[in-house]
Amino acid sequence: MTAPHFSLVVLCYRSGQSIIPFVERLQRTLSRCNFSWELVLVGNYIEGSDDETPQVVTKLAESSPNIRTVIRPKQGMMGWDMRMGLDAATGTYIGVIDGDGQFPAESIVACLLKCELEDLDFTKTYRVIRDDGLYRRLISTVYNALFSLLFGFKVRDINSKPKIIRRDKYELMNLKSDDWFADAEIVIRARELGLKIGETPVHFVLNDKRGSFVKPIAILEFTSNLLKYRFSRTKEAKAASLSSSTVK
Ligand SMILES: Nc1nc2c(ncn2[C@@H]2O[C@H](COP(=O)(O)OP(=O)(O)OP(=O)(O)O)[C@@H](O)[C@H]2O)c(=O)[nH]1
Ligand SMILES: [Mg+2]
Repeated sequence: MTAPHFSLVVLCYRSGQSIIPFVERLQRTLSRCNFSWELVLVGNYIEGSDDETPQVVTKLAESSPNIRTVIRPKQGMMGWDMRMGLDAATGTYIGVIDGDGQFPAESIVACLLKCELEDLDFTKTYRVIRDDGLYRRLISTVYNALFSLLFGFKVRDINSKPKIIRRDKYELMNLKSDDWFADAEIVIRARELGLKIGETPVHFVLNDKRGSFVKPIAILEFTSNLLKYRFSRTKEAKAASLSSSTVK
């Protein structure tokens, strides 16, 4: 089978039956586009849990030649699922979106078109309307401000998806994060690699099907991840400059 033009990784963790209408919506949207595509449904699971997602996504894949799955016992959180999905994606352009339907299917097409028309390497959305409340908006504002303070450049809404990237550029990234920091890491690596980056606005709706996975402790996790990554990069850069001066 030849590789499609576009692969979309859908993060389906613990989505169960609720992933079915979302996948149908994605299929409807993508089948109106005149390029070849595939969906890579990531249904990784915690061993021994009663999560029915692996069975649900397997059934979806059996019903359509455009759908593939990644189903493995979990070895990490969101970032690990995202990397496993992107590693399995074969398209010229590869993208990732949450499976809980908070980002509209049309935003994928908007992102991809922007990437192609403006000859970009990496495109992401930023949330201009958020229906998920003041608390989440506040966390995001603080997180994004801290990010630009620590890394010295400004990105609108690091954690927003979809994120779409040329696969040849993704392969240069060598992402490592297994948790929420994966969203920041991909942006940092894109910038370090000098990729051409674009952003497009999106309306983020409320997730009313399940309680939020993001607990207040996530604020501490976000902050400590930012600090750890920032200062490990400084150490790496110092080590690199030391070894290059030794060579001279
Ligand atoms: N929380 C969590 N999410 C995961 C994990 N692995 C993959 N994900 C995926 O990460 C995506 C984003 O998580 P969400 O919990 O929707 O993040 P959010 O939209 O910021 O927050 P809420 O929807 O309010 O919980 C989901 O689509 C999940 O499928 C995991 O181990 N934990
Ligand atoms: Mg969500």
